[in-house]
Amino acid sequence: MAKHKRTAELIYKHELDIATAAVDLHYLRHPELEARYGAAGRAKCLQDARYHLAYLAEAVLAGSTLLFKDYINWAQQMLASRLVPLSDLVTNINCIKEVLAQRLPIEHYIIAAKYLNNAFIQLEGEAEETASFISENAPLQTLANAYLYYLLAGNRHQAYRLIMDAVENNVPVKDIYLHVFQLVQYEIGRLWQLNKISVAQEHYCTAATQMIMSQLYSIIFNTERNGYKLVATCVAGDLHEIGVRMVADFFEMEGWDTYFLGANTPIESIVRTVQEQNADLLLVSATMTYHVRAIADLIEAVRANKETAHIKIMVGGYPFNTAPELWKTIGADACSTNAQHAIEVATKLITVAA
Ligand code: B12
Repeated sequence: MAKHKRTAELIYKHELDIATAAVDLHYLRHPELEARYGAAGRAKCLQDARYHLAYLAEAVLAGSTLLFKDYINWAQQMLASRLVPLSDLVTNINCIKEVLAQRLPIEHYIIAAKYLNNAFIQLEGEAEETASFISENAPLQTLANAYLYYLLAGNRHQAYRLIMDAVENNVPVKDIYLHVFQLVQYEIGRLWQLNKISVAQEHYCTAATQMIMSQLYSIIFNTERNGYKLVATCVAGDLHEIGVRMVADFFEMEGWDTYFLGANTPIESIVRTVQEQNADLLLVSATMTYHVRAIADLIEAVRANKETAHIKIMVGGYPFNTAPELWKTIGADACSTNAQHAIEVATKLITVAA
C-alpha cells in the first residue's frame, strides 16, 4: 500500500498542473469546444478535471476501485441529465491519463492507469440508473412521499405539521429521522443529480428539514444520561452536517452527552475539543470522497496526542457506505452505515474497551 499512498500523494501535489495540462490538451484536440462553451466552459472543464483527479487520488489511496467506479457512474448520470456529450468526459479522462503518463514515474503511473482503464470500460456501457430512495416497501413510504411533496411545493409549514402529527400519533422520532428525513434528503440529492430540481430547491428542502429536526429537540434531549460522552463533527471542507448530526442525536436519545461541532471543522480544533471534553468517543463524518484524506490526518493527529490517543474513533458517511473496507484503511476503530447501527457498534466498542 506504500506505493499506492505515494501515487496518491504525487497526484494531489501536482493536481492543478496535471489538470491544467490535461485541459490544454483537450482543447488542443477539440478547438471547437472554445466556441461551443466559451471561457466559462474552459473553467468548468478545469474544475471537472480537478474533481476527477481528487476522486482518483482518494480511490488510489484507499486501494478502492469501488470508490472511483461510483464516482464515474455519478459523473456519467450528471452529464447525461444535463445533455453534455459523454465524449467530453471520456476525452477529459483520456487527456488526464496521457498527462499522468508523462509526469508520474512509471511504477506510480501503472497504479493510476488501472483505475482510469476501468473507467473507460465502465463508460462503454450505460450509467446505472439510481432508483428512487423512497421505494414502495419503505417503512414510512406514504409519510416520506407526502413530506417530499410539501417541501418541493415550497410548503414547509405543511411539512412541519405532517411530522408533528406523526410524532403525536406515536411514530418514533428515530423512525422519522431514518425513514423520512434521511430518505427524503437522499431523494432530493438524486433529483438534483438528474437535473429534475434546482440547487435552490435542494437548499430549501435541506434548510426546512434542519429547522424541523430542531423542533424535535424537546423529545431528543429528554432521556436519562448514561455517563458517556462523545464529540461529533465533519472534517475541514465538508459541508454535509445532517448525517453526523443525526447520528449524534441518536446517541443523545440513548443517554450519551453529545458535543456536536457541525460542518467544516479544522483538525486542531477537533483534537483540542476531544481532550477538553474528555470524550469517550469521536464521531467523524465525510460525504465528499476527497475529504477522506482529512479524516485520515485527523485520526493520525488524535493518536499522536498522548491525551487523546486512547479515544475510540468511529467514521461514516457517503464514501464509507460506498467502500465498506475504507474505514480500516484509514485506521478508524469502527464505521457504520446509519445512525441506528452506529449505536450498536459503539456500544460494543466502548464495552469491550472498558
Ligand atoms: C444537502 C446536501 C448538500 C448541502 C449540505 C448542507 C448541510 N447543511 O448539511 C450542500 C448544499 C452544502 C451540499 C454541497 C455539495 N454537495 Co451535496 N448533497 C446534499 C444531499 C442532497 C443530502 C445530504 C444529507 O443531508 N443526507 C442525509 C443524511 C442523514 O445521510 P448521510 O449523510 O448519508 O448520513 C447517514 C449515514 O451516512 C451515516 N453517517 C454519516 N456520517 C456519519 C458519521 C459517523 C461517525 C457514523 C458512524 C455514521 C455516519 O449515518 C447517517 C444517519 O443515518 C446529498 C445526497 C445524498 N445522497 O446524501 C448531496 C450529495 C452528497 N452532494 C453532492 C455534491 C456533488 C455536492 C457538491 C460538490 C455540489 C457542488 N457542486 O457544489 C457540494 C460539496 C460541498 C462540500 N464541500 O462539502 C453529491 C456527491 C456525489 C458524489 N459522487 O460524491 C450528492 C450525493 C448529491 C448527488 N446525488 O449528486 N450538499
